[in-house]
Amino acid sequence: MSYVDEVLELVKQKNASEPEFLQAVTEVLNSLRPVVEANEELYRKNAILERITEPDRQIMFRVPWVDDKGQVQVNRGFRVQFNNAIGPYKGGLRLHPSVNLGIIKFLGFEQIFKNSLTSLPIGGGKGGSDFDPKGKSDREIMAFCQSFMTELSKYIGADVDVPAGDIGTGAREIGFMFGQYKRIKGMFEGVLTGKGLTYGGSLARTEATGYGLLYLTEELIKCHGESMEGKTVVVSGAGNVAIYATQKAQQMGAKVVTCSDSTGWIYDPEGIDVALLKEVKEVKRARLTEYAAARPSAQYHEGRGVWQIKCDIALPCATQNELLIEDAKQLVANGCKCVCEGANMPTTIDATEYLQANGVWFVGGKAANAGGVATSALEMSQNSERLSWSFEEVDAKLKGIMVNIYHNIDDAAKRYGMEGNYVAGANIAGFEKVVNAMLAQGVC
Ligand code: NDP
Ligand code: 2IT
Repeated sequence: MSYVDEVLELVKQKNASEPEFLQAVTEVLNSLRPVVEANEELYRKNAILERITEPDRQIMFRVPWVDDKGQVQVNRGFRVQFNNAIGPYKGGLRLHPSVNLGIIKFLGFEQIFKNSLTSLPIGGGKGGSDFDPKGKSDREIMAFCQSFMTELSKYIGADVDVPAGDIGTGAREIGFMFGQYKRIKGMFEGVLTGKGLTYGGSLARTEATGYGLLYLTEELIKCHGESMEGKTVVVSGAGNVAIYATQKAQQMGAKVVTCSDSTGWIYDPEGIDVALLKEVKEVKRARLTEYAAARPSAQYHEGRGVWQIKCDIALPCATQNELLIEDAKQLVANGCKCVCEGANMPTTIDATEYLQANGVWFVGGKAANAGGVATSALEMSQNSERLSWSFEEVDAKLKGIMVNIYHNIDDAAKRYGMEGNYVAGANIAGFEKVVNAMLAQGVC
């Protein structure tokens, strides 16, 4: 049995109840086969694949908090510190009822390769809780965040592990968590990113994941002789990534005609009104029905369905496994040329393979959504030097990083005879740097 197959078997045995983690590991290890085969003896002797698929540590804890009725509620908190070969653990905190250890492990595992691709010194980690922020008052959100950070603060630090936002965690939650960390530790340090601009946050971090996704997409299609001007784009999600992806796509001259949330989706043939979407989602924290009610050109549909809309480019920006094989078939049948993932692992493995086999330019989340964490690393740099850079400076660095990522993954795929396979290219380019660091640092 090949080394990759042996380790895949082992990972399946050890993590049988974690389907998302197994999905993420299977995708990565399968695409690393040529690199592993070229270095089999060295990697096997050093147990590189066993080590890279086993987190440094996984922390689980109780999060008790009091709701507005005086009732004590209990959630489960997680932080998985996966790999710090190239820098302090770095990755977001997801607050969603679906969160469990396997979800956090898949996200932490992907973060190793994504963070490596940014070219910045950050290791891989992820955390979160099964807490559901929907419908909670600001006081309840604060109570949860303070309790969560009371425990998490024991394990993180500006040079140790630096969490940030993800689904359900935005500026409000980061603010409450930062306040509690400062209070417990008695020090002001850049322990979280995505902070408010008045207390160490970076300009352009809010926009970074969505903008970065479009900078990479633009470079990809430019290298195939096309431009964003006049393209029809289908976006899923209506959160941080989806909103700023839509905004940047429109600035580039494309028309974005959809968005979605966990209950329904919008088709707006005149193009999504970003100001209205921001008002509904960022200010009112309301459902998309409110968008439809305020916009005559918009059609609201219950359930899922954005991928049936004809488009040139599809950008999944909501959550994992939201683009399935039947969606991939529909996209191809409708002439879609390009899929770039704003979310983490939104496309299933069979859907990815179908898109690739049908000539769709497909870039996975580890490369395409790396702009968020890259800008978090820029926030860390600014905190370390106690300076703030202008929006233009951060945005220009972000663009440079995303263009660079595209060329690195393209080159890596070509080096191993897989031209156009950007999934393999991203996994290989991300892996090579981490492995070199692991080998240099000995058995640890
Ligand atoms: P938000 O919480 O801001 O928005 C998430 C959006 O996706 C919401 O519209 C939400 O709908 C929808 N959604 C979430 N879960 C589900 C679900 N189970 N089924 C259907 N729809 C769902 O999160 P972000 O925009 O920050 O994150 C979106 C994706 O991007 C995630 O995969 C995240 O891991 C990834 N990502 C985020 C980065 C960041 O910087 N924020 C960086 C890189 C990747 P509803 O409003 O109904 O909850
Ligand atoms: O998935 C991700 O890369 C994020 N949620 C952002 C992580 C970060 O540390 O900014």
